[in-house]
Amino acid sequence: MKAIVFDLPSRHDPDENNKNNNDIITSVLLSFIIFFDNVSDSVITVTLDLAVPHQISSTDYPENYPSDHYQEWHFTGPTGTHIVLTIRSHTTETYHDYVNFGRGHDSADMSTLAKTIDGDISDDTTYTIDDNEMWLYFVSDYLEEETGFLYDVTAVTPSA
Ligand SMILES: [Ca+2]
Repeated sequence: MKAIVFDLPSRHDPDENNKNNNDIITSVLLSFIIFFDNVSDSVITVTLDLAVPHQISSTDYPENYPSDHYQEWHFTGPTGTHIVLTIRSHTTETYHDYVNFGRGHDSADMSTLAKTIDGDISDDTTYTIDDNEMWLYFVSDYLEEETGFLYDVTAVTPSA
């Protein structure tokens, strides 16, 4: 997530404070607008080619991910393919920081949730979504960060 900087006018000159009040209000409002813009624009869309792994990772991987972080991805493979998620590395705080993923592009629809991933996973675990669309998001809470995750996402021909 981008750092949210509240860029308020300088308070160095006390005489300037009164006439800067309107500027301060405008600045705060603009900062909130920018904040909500970032939230609504935060989904990363990825178009997958057949059998070509696309690698994703948590922010700053292999350094620790940020606290209070949210990132969502929407994957689309060619029509008729399925999507395979391969865990190359995953270390997140158990329960509090986790990845959810599922079929389609509506992460708010929990009926599409395939799996929640948290804690330490060291082997190349794979999950298959029986659809050519997959949503995935990572969320962290306000304290205790870890190195995060590295995944391969691949569109495959469905096995018979
Ligand atoms: Ca945490």
